[in-house]
Amino acid sequence: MALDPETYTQLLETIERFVNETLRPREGEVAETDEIPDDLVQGMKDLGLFGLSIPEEYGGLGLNMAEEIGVAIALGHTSPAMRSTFGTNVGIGSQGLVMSGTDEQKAEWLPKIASGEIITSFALTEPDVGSDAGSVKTRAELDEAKGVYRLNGTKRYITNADKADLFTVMARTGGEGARGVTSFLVPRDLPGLSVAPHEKKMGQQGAHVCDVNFDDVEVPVANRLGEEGEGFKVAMRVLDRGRLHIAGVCVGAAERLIEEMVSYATERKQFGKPIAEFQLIQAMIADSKAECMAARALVEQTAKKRDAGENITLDCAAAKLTASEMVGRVADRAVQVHGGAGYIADYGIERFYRDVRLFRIYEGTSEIQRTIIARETIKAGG
Ligand code: COS
Repeated sequence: MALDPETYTQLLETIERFVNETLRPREGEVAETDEIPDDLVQGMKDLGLFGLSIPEEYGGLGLNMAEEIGVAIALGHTSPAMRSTFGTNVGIGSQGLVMSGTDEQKAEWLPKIASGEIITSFALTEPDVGSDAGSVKTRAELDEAKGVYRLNGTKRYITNADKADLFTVMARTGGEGARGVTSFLVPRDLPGLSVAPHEKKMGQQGAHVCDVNFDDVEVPVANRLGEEGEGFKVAMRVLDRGRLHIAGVCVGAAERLIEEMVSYATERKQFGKPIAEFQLIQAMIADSKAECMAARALVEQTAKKRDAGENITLDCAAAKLTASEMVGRVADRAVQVHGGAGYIADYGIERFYRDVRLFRIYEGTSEIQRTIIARETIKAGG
């Protein structure tokens, strides 16, 4: 469901103002403290950011994909950790429930997810299971007499786990392979669930990832998401959408970096004139601009296709691959245009350079995106 154009334009302008006036001035503080301050989280809640993609009947803004992409691009203009605060609620932490939840499950959880009252996480990756997501080892054994599944295993690199109240967990109920995997909604407070301290990362300070351990956690049968054996498909559908959202964030980050490059290049003088007048600098700006525009077009087109109900598995992989690789190149050029200043923390460019590196890895590496693109292309005959 789309918003009426005027309401959407107003929403987008309000979010852009929030990004420029409230979030951008606090980027250094967030990076230094490795936390998002409470007043910023409250500001995000007030704007409805936690519920962007949740249907209006459950208290969300109910944006369609094209609208959500507009917001993702706007949020890409600030540190990725800011978006991560509500990123799991909007994407991988809620969409399994939106797509495959029962009416009871939706009514119980979605309003609290949309308001930001609870934080959600998506628990797929494990110590021995990354790209080969169909081989998860975490087990869920049905105890029919008690009406519960008993979960045992460890999940790794789980975004927002230390703040999460609800996990979507992919666990094995059947035999080997993708068809033996089932999804569960697992509340944080169930006995036996523990979250390890967050990891030290290369970038995106303020966004945390942790191990999550399940030691005989009894999950009510009513918390199963979809049927037994459907969990992998739930995860893949959620990831298709998530990859497109991330591609939007990459486009926003590239736009921000191009703005920073231009601003520095027009102010910085060498050999008696602004470095923006040198063609070697212009080439870096031009390549960045053209590549960013191309990625934006692909991301926007893919969002429209999803809103039209088309299969977008290939398109999402192509958008994620294109946009995440593009922003990596743009960030590298941004450091280069800034010269020595690009390497100094105070300018914030080296921080973006580290932050955007993750986009080529999480929600499926560039290698996995290429694998999906090749498979789908070959399946379709070209
Ligand atoms: N949407 C819906 N269904 C999908 C799907 C999608 N995007 N992708 C696969 N499926 C279905 C397949 O159709 C197949 O169904 P059937 O059993 O009915 O035939 C089933 O899921 C298994 O698919 P497939 O055989 O393609 O699984 P693979 O084990 O070969 O894995 C990849 C496919 C590699 C694409 C998958 O494991 C993947 O995306 N890995 C990366 C995981 C990831 O992104 N991790 C990041 C961490 S989570 S933030």
